[in-house]
Amino acid sequence: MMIRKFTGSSFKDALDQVKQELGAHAMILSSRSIKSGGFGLLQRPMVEVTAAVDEPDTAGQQRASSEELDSLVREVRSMREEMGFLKDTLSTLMPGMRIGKDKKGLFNLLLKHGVDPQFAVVLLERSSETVESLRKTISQDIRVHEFSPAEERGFLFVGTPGAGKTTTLSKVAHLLREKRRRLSLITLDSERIGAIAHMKELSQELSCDLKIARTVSDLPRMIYRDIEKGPVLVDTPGYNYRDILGDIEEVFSSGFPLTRCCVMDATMDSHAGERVWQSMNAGQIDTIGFTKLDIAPQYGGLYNLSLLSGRPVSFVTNGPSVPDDIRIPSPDYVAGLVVGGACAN
Ligand SMILES: Nc1nc2c(ncn2[C@@H]2O[C@H](COP(=O)(O)OP(=O)(O)OP(=O)(O)O)[C@@H](O)[C@H]2O)c(=O)[nH]1
Ligand SMILES: [Mg+2]
Repeated sequence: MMIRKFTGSSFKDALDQVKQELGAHAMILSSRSIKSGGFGLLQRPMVEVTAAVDEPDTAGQQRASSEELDSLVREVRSMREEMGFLKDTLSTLMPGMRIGKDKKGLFNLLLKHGVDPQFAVVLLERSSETVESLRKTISQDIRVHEFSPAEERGFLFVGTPGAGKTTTLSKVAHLLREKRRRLSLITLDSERIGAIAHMKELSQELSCDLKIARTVSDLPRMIYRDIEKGPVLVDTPGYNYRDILGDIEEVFSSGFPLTRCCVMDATMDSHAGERVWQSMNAGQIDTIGFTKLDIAPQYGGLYNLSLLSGRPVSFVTNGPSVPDDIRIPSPDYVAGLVVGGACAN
């Protein structure tokens, strides 16, 4: 701060000097009357004003502006970090952000067909920009159950109510009967008259044995006796599929002799299918059969579930007609469906 004294013939005169010298922002610290010039009566009365003004502090200003700049740089850096974090988070939530422009079309195609977005990103990272390359990549991920009617030991069909267990069993029974002299049927769906009647009709049509098991503990005796003669197919009711799988594991503690096929209704949306799978004990299922492809709106769920379960696909069915509407799929066939192909026998 700069402090100076000004002397004038009047207060106004001194004040004018202050304004002129120090500017309009000067502060008046004090004022007093004084005498100046000559001696005695010759002295003139004067006014002395003490005023002060802030000196311009260039060094201080530079320090301040460099501090401001540092803080600005720090802020920009932290904003950048936050943006990076947001981008990472969003790309997990919105996987499409990881897909380049050249593959956006394929990404949308996979989503349209119900492929899980996370799976779609990984698929596209492994494929080139053509549908054909995508189909090949998908087919590498699909495992199928090697179904050989001449050697098959048999299947137990489990799944949610109405998934298509009995219809699929009937179709598989025809496939097996073409190659094998003896085929045995067992049904655990013993409480519904209609279910038993259906199985009786099938056994008559195929001239094969039918046994009705009241509980899972009846199965070992029935299966071990029949399996010596030929393949065995077991039908189960849908309402208690989890209990049935648990009981089978307990009763057949040294291993179940048939292939346990989880029948999945392909008309379920992907999330529902995944929830059904998660409700099962994965260790108790050997293969997956997909039904109702003819009326399913999309087939991405087949890929999602194959990947999620790690289980091979044994059958796909595409209509209610017995015995025709069934197919033993190849990985290529499933992959073709997933990228938008139509199902056909
Ligand atoms: N459109 C179509 N319908 C099917 C297919 N498979 C089964 N269905 C029909 O789905 C319905 C249920 O089939 P079921 O075989 O009785 O199903 P389920 O799993 O045995 O049923 P529950 O024993 O009651 O649990 C029937 O009307 C079948 O004709 C298929 O691939 N396509
Ligand atoms: Mg049934």
